[in-house]
Amino acid sequence: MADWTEAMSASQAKPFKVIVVGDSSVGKTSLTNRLVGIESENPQPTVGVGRHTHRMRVNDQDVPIDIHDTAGMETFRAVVPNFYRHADGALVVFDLTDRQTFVDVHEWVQDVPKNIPIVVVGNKSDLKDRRQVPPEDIEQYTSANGFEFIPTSARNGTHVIDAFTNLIVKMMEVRRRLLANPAEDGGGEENAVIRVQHEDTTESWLERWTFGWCVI
Ligand SMILES: Nc1nc2c(ncn2[C@@H]2O[C@H](COP(=O)(O)OP(=O)(O)OP(=O)(O)O)[C@@H](O)[C@H]2O)c(=O)[nH]1
Ligand SMILES: [Mg+2]
Repeated sequence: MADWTEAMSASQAKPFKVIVVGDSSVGKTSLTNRLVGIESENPQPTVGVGRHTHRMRVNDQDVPIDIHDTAGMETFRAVVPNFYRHADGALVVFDLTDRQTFVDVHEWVQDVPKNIPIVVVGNKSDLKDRRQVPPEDIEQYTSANGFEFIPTSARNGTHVIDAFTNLIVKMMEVRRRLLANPAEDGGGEENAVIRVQHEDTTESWLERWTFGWCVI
């Protein structure tokens, strides 16, 4: 069996597909831009999906991620889920100054593929005086559902890297587990965690990686 550390540090490691979802204006694009180093004081509402590839240093490893910054606007609700396929993890973002966006987190969680790690992000933590969502409510929801919660500010950068890093650690753990137990990858659509679309064929990345590129 391939050693995980060796395997993950291999340059051919498949990027983790991260989807960033949540209501419009919560700051998904601002968080993504902050992470990848794009200046954006007031981004335009996202149309469809913005895609960014990025590399992050996590646990001494260079981890590639493929971020899909989705549109929160109602108009795109029908099309955006098309971009969720084969996601490895999700950041579900709400705005700490807008209670409805927190209420809607539950719906976003329902929409993302089952069995992928989720980190709940409360953005705009810099706007302390305008906060509408008490920490107790967040704690109650996230602990009941087993989600990590990270308060962020895309405006001043607080915990932005932490939010993505936290998700990456969870995605790496899933991939490590699947590497150790390929049988867990039952091949169904719901096991999209380790599947990747290659042109018009879908193949198991894990299989190819373990037995093809990286036979150890
Ligand atoms: N004060 C403050 N403003 C923020 C923060 N993050 C985003 N904003 C502002 O909130 C507004 C919406 O930000 P976006 O990043 O476009 O929000 P979005 O979630 O991508 O919105 P959609 O693309 O429509 O889904 C912009 O005016 C940002 O400048 C933050 O952490 N603090
Ligand atoms: Mg956006």
